[in-house]
Amino acid sequence: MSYLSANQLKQYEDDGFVSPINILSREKAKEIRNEIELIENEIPDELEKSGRYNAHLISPLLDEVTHNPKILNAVQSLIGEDILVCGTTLFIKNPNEKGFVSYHQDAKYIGLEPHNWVTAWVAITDSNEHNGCMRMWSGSHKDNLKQHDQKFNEGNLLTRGQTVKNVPKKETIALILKAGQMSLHHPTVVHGSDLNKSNDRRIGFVIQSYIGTNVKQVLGKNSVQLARGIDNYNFHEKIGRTKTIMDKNDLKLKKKENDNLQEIFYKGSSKKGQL
Ligand SMILES: O=C(O)CCC(=O)C(=O)O
Repeated sequence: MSYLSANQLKQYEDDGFVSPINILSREKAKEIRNEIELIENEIPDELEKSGRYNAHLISPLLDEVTHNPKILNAVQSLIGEDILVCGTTLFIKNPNEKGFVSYHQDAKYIGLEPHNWVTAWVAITDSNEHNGCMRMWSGSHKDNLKQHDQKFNEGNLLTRGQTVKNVPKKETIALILKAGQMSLHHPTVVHGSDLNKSNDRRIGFVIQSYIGTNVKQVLGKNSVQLARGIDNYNFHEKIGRTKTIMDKNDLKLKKKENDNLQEIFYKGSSKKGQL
């Protein structure tokens, strides 16, 4: 049985994304925002730069989202019932900052093969055209991986400023989400996002990504959590789930995972050039 409807499955197949999907109440999303902001206040640099990865390892509420059965049901419809979580990212755009995300394909630099995986973008605040929601180049997932320039440009929330050329920006689709809703996107769909022009933060918690147990990390090492089903492949080291916010050992684990991730993201990169 598929948890996504026939229309949603068709949208994913045709467009490379499906959105919006209701997951959390607005109140729950606010509680999660409060937990993120508590961590930011207690340990000021913890969620900055490479620290924005894998916050689910130190935040029980983000862990709960990562293992949310409604999300897993939708993910199962796309990649099957044996599901691993191989990482998460907080994409936060503060007001009056220059944050944007250049148009890119996740599969180009994440090193997860085959492409039996999907990314879930969960809106912790509303996300709309005014505050820089994600925009998708519909159907672009059907082509091969595209050439990306590495721009390392100021404000770009991507590590290397990976950028696909000639994206028809006016034709891209804005994924407008209310706090508590999510979108799912395909590994090869071209997407990006513009500046936050509002006077509040835009916060996306992104499970990047849910992978089938048959998926390998070909650029380095990722540890994973079993989210659902059975792992008959055992390609990745398994890690546990947090129980306490900002636990000392969990903070160390997050740091170790994020150091590994940096190696993957910078693999084969020179400061200039293409990938
Ligand atoms: O949050 C954004 O604006 C972009 C996120 C993104 O690129 C992704 O989730 O793959």
